[in-house]
Amino acid sequence: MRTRAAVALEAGKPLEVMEVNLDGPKQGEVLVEIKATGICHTDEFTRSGADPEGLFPAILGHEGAGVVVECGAGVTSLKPGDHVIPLYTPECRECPSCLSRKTNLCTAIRGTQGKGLMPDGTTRFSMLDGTPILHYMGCSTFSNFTVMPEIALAKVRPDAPFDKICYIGCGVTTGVGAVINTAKVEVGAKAVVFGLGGIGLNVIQGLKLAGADMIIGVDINPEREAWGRRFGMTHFVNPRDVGDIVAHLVNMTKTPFDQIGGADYSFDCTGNVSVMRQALECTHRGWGQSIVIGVAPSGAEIQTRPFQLVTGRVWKGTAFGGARGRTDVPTFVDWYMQGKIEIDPMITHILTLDEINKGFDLMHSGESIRSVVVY
Ligand code: NAD
Ligand code: AHE
Ligand code: ZN
Repeated sequence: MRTRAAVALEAGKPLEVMEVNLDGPKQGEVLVEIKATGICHTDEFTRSGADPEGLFPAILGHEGAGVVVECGAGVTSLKPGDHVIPLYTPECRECPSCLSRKTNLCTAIRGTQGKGLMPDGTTRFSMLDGTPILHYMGCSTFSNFTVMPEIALAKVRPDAPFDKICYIGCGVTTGVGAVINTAKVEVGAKAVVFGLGGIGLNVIQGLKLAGADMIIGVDINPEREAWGRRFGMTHFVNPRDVGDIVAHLVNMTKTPFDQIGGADYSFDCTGNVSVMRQALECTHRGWGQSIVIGVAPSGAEIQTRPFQLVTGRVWKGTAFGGARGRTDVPTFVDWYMQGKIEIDPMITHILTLDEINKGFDLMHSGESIRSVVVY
């Protein structure tokens, strides 16, 4: 079939909206009509050329929601008409990682996914002249129709709106999941969130859900203060207004009883490795945990004095908020439908596919929290 898609032809160039060929689903694959897709900073990370795994030409996008159109041979868990959320972290329930119960990082198809290919090593997308186009994070939601492995689709309730639940395909689950699955934040905790964008605000709403007492947001964009407070942030710091940000944050968390100070938990939602260091070092001696969520450009490395770890601080990372997609994503959708988590106010811009490059401009200017493309 033919479908409309926004194609990343070269690193650093705007996406080009065009008709492309899409082959039907093979064994274990499913054809999905994407109804809506968010634009995450990770799409920009790859589009810009900063992603060491970035390949071109490719159809980016990994934060979508849609409907099953056709199932390939051997597909048993889905049928046409089912509502689904694509999973860039699949859940095969059979690989050593899934069976370990220690991680959500299913390894069944990571090798081919990272090369922009379906599990059989081929691509379903091509230009009208036959030039192959690569998949992205196994999803390619910047295409109106896409083909996905069955193990990379979460079946969700049919009454949930696509233009909102697409955000559960990355940002919401990543932010809320980092708090509840990765950090396992307890009631009364003190936390610092660096970067109050589409991920950081979801960390804040996760912290509120978990019952944290002190939620400090840090952002260089002063307009993010109101956004953070809207979702439960109790304090805001613009690093440009203070001298030593680490000392400042440690001071803020001191109490008459505890003059050591430091956050119980911190979260990097910027992808900036200097910020990651600050996030680790503002946590409490003896038990502070810092969770890296941001993805950093090719060649960037994190640094700290080993003494920070010797004295009990823990550096952790999280992908997709530690969520097991097929199991946990339907629950996130239920939480949204029950009003337990908010999505609507964070979706600041609705765009058509033709307007997709505007979504990246809005991200850069700091005007948007999430732009969503509706097909
Ligand atoms: P975003 O652009 O919406 O938000 C980034 C925020 O960080 C902005 O508010 C910006 O002002 C702020 N910021 C930038 N530099 C800063 C600094 N030096 N100090 C403080 N604040 C600063 O991006 P997003 O969609 O929220 O994504 C955030 C990061 O998370 C990106 O690196 C993205 O690639 C990554 N991400 C990771 C996962 C995962 O599974 N680990 C999932 C989704 C996104
Ligand atoms: N390709 C990058 C890594 C990017 C990365 O870490 N991606 C996250 C999801 S970001 C979603 O917005 C992830 O899931 N990582 C686990 C994995 O297996 O990719 C690089 O640096 O090479
Ligand atoms: Zn993302």
